Amino acid sequence: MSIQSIKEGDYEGIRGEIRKVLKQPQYDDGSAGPVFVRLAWHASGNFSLVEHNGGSNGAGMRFAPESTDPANAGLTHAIDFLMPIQAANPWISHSDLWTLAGITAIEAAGGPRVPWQPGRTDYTSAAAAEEHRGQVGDRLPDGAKGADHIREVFSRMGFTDQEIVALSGAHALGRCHPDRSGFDGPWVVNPTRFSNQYYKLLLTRKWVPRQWDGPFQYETTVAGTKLMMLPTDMALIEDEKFRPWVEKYAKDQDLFFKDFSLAFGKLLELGVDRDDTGFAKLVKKAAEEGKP
Ligand code: CCH
Repeated sequence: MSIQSIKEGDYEGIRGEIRKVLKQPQYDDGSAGPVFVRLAWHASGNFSLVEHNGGSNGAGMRFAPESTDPANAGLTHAIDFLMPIQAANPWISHSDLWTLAGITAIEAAGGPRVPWQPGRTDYTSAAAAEEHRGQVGDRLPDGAKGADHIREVFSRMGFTDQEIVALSGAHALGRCHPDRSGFDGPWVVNPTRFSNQYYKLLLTRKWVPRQWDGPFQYETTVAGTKLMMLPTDMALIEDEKFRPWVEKYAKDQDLFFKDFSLAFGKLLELGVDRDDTGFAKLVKKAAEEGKP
């Protein structure tokens, strides 16, 4: 696996380089895909529609205090896996590379192709990143909380209930790590395959509180494998507005893929003030109308 220098502007070529680093036999379930998806989401998920700051520009997680925020624990693995690609291709911004890695990972795991455009810019100094961080603060969701919290966090970014449920389906990938979030375990049996299993399991399994010294979480056992749900995951079936979407996505994987693709593409566009095209236009319009 040798990383190549790709011609400037050839993002398909960069996707090929990202696919080369997805397989990581020594790491987790053998794939860097899940942690790439989480990196892309955390890079984008501190956007505020009303304050119009935060979002996927900047790649602020290269610098403290964003890099040392406990909410981002473990994402250095993703940044490190991508570093050789950036080193061989200094023309691509870190923020474009991180978001492109997230969507390349989804597709390589059998998921949909997510709309994506380049053009994000990076902070050029630690001081600039720190100043920005000071403006936005801690905005990522807390897995120990409930439906009101998730709705508040995601409506700040401009997402509807339906989009919140669609985005949450990304928990079909990866796992919780006790040394990162404190929670433990994967949500599904095959956590490197993108699918609607997360919704199916939410609805069909009996989830019970795990008896352990760690933070409160739910568990069930499927074919000898212990699976988990966060309180925020369970909120999707407890809340009467979220639940119908869980039911729809559990029944119809194509619908989930379509809705996930649009919502994730929108997430990665947040804060990218390019011109009046695509998702950026929708986000600007909503901001002008003063409502999420
Ligand atoms: Fe998530 N997520 N997430 N998540 N997440 C965690 C791991 C992943 C929440 C909490 C956690 C989204 C929304 C939420 C992924 C994608 C998305 C972990 C474990 C926690 C806790 C971290 C650890 O210990 O390593 C909460 C709360 C919310 C919303 O309320 C959204 C949206 C996305 C993407 C669209 C992925 C993928 C992982 C697995 C990462 C890995 O390293 O395996």
